[in-house]
Amino acid sequence: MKLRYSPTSPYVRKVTVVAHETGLIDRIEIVPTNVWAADTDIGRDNPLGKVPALATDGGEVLFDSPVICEYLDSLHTGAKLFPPAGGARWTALRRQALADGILDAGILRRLESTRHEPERSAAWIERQRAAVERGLNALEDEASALGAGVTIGHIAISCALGWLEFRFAADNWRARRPALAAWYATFASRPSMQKTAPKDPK
Ligand SMILES: N[C@@H](CCC(=O)N[C@@H](CS)C(=O)NCC(=O)O)C(=O)O
Repeated sequence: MKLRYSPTSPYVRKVTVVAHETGLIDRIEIVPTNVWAADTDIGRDNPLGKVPALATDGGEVLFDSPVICEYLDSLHTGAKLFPPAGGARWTALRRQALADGILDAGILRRLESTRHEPERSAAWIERQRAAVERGLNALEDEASALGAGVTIGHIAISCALGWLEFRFAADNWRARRPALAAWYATFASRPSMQKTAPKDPK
């Protein structure tokens, strides 16, 4: 398998954490990809122009990150990261959607912030910032229910929190969210998280 990869993308990180947790990482060839480069060829693999995209051994290219993660989870026989059915599945998928949505808003905020006046919209930036804040508050409310489990929901939340720390350190999401901070401290110490910490390419 080949993974179109960026070291700063939290969605790519979600995929690589899943690959580590499922023991599949050694079956994946990493293909560094800068989707913002003028000459990027990412559109040949993913018409949406985004990473991650995973080329399977059968030659199909999968995207986006929830699809890739569920595909990887189907390839191993260990404990499943996507609960197969019932309430546990919906909870894990909802948590993944919440975490990915926090990232979507955070990335829109960041991209808008890099635009120059008069194109930059303060109202749009504030809308996205508020969505991230509400998402984090919702996670704080359910932090005590996260427990010691490892599902796609836990992985997605942890990758979102790590990215916020990476890109918006000054916002200090931990302030006023002690339960979430405590849960994250434990989850982020997992080898899969340690090995995939975001870093700006040199
Ligand atoms: N929903 C997608 C989001 C992927 C995404 O937005 N990736 C960013 C990098 S963090 C990207 O490639 N952006 C390029 C673009 O939006 O043109 C997923 O979960 O994979």
